[in-house]
Amino acid sequence: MDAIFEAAEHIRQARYVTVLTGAGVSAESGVPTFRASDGLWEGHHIEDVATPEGFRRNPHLVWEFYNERRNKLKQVRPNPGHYALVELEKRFAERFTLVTQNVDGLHQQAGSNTVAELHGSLYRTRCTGCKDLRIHDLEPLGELPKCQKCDRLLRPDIVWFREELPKEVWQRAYLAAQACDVFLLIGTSAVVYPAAGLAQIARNRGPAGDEGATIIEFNLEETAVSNSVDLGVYGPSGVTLPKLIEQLSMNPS
Ligand code: BV8
Ligand code: ZN
Repeated sequence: MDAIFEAAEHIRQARYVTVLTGAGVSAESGVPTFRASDGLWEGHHIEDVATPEGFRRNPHLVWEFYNERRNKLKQVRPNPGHYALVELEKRFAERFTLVTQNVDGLHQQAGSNTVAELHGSLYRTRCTGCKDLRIHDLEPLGELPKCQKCDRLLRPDIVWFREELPKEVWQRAYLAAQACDVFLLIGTSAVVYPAAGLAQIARNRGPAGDEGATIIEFNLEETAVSNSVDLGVYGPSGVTLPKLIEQLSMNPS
C-alpha cells in the first residue's frame, strides 16, 4: 500500500495528532537547512554564532548572522507543506499540536494557530539586562541593538546550543507528545535534543500496556530515527503533505 495512503489511514483513525517540524519543511520556501551546510551554517561555525559563549565573545558577528537571516526572510513565503499543516490543524482543532524547531515564523504566516516554537523566533529579541521581550518586523536592528527600556544589549530570542528550552513551551510539547496517538516527524534530521526526544516520548506514552503513538516520518531521506518509526513517507514535504491532505479528504472519516 502506498505510504501516503497508509499515513492517511493512521491519521483518519487518530484521536490526537502532534507534529514536530524541522528546517526541511521550510527548505522549499528557500530557507537553508541547518545540517545541509554540514556544521558550517551560512559560512559560520555554530560555536561562533549559535552559542551564548559565541555571543559573549563577539556580539557583532552574532548580530550580523541573525540580521542576515532576518533579512533573507523578507523573500521567503510559506510553501504548500506549511499550508497542508494548516489544513491538518483545521481537521483536528484542539486535538492537534504543531511543535517546531524552526525560528522562521512560516507556520504562523501560513495560518497555523497552535505553534510551539521550541527554539524561539527570528521575529523576537530579548534584553540581556531586563529580559524585556520585543516583537519586530524584519527591519534591520543595527549592529548592536540596545534595549529601549534599560539601554543594555539585546539578543535574538532564540535558544542557542547549550541553552535550556523555554520551560512552558517544552512542557506544552512534552504533553502533546504524550497525548497523541499519531506523531508526525516532518523535515527534521532528528539529531538536536531535546526536540528529537519527543518522538520517543510519543512512542512510550501512556501507562504501561497502553500502546504508544504511531510515529510517521516525512523526509527527503532516511534519518537517525528512521529505524524506529512506524512508517516513512519520502519525498519533498511540499509535495507529500498536500498529497496526504488530498488522501484524507477523499474519504473523510
Ligand atoms: C539543551 C536555534 C540543556 C538557532 C537551534 C553535548 C554538549 C552540550 C549539549 C549537547 C551535547 N550533545 C547534545 C547536546 C544537546 C544539544 C544538541 O542536541 N546538540 C546536537 C547538535 C548533538 N542541544 C542543546 O544544546 C539544546 N539545549 O540541551 O539544553 C543543556 C544545557 C547545558 C548543557 C547541555 C545541555 C538546545 C538546542 C537548540 C539549538 N538551537 N536553533 C537558530 O536557529 O538560529 S537548533 C538548530 O538545529 C536549528 O534551528 C534546527 O532547529 C536544528 C536542526 O535541526 P533540523 O531542524 O532537523 O534541521 P536539519 O538541517 O538538521 O535537517 C533538515 C532535515 O530536513 C533533513 O533531515 C533533510 O533531509 C530534511 N529535508 C530537507 N529538505 C526537505 C526535507 N524534508 C522534507 N522536504 C524537504 N524539501
Ligand atoms: Zn532592558
